[in-house]
Amino acid sequence: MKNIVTARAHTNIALIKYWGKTDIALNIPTTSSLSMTLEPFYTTTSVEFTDNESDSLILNSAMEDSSRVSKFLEMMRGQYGNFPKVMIQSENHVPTAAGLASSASSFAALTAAMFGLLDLEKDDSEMSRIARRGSGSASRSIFGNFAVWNKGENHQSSFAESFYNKDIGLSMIVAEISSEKKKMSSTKGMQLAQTAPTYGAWVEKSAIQLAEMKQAILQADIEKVGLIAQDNALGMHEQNRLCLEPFDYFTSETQRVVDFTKECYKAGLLAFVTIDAGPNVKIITDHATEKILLIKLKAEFPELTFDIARAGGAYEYL
Ligand code: 2P0
Repeated sequence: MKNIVTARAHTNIALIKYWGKTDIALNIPTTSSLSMTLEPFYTTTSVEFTDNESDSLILNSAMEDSSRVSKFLEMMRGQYGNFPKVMIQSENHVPTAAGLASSASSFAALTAAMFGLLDLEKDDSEMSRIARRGSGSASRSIFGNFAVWNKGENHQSSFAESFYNKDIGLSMIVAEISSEKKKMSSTKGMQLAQTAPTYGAWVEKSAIQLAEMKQAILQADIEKVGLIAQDNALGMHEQNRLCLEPFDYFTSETQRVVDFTKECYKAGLLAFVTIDAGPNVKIITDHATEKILLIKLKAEFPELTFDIARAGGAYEYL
């Protein structure tokens, strides 16, 4: 066994969202989902065995609460046999402070690093299953470019796979909107959303949209990709507003960026939104339009920070 193993995984943004579970403990989703892995945002994680009495986590050079990763490592001990305590050092290159999720890249990088440390076979499906146990969306971050997480119905059948490895010219502009609002965790948010009377209809529509999305990607039809992704994401946020204890990740600034993006599309630009469990907006466009759109966005929202992201690669060892 190696002494120390370092792996990197990129975060991903879903074009067809995961928003609900049929099994909370195993992270089995109510819908299959499809994402693009982003090149500029990633987590680098090193793992090594230690004589310490507990697993530990150093995140961005600071000691962190290790309970969530320790639970994850206990799950791995259950799957693969007992192993010593682990010291984890992780660097997040994801603007987490602005609410861009990092659990996807974090658990994908940790999974890859642990597979290296334990000398397990580097089977993508198995790595995806294990990453899923840490955080559902991490199942997709094992892969580069586009990944589909087929929902499955139990641990064995629920994992992601690479969908399409060519660059179709899709770009995302991430608008970082900081929020004073208390954040609702994804796990809790999904649970509430599932109580919306329209939730079943959203799930049914999602299956149709996934099929359409796959076709649009294969045809490199960015307009179709954007229109479907936008409808799917706005539908997800509707469930949050319609559930038994309504909540909303949108701030007024989120809504302004959404409205402005829709205006840009009406004016003839390729511009669509997708939004996750926070106030940030990811604007879907293409490589040819990204700079023009960025100039317009910066002029309209001088107070915001924008990052352009293109498709990134699969996990790798460093
Ligand atoms: C997604 N999100 O498909 C959806 C869309 C946020 C909105 O997956 O409970 O951190 O750890 O499995 O993966 C974020 O949820 O949730 C997420 P858990 P996760 O990307």
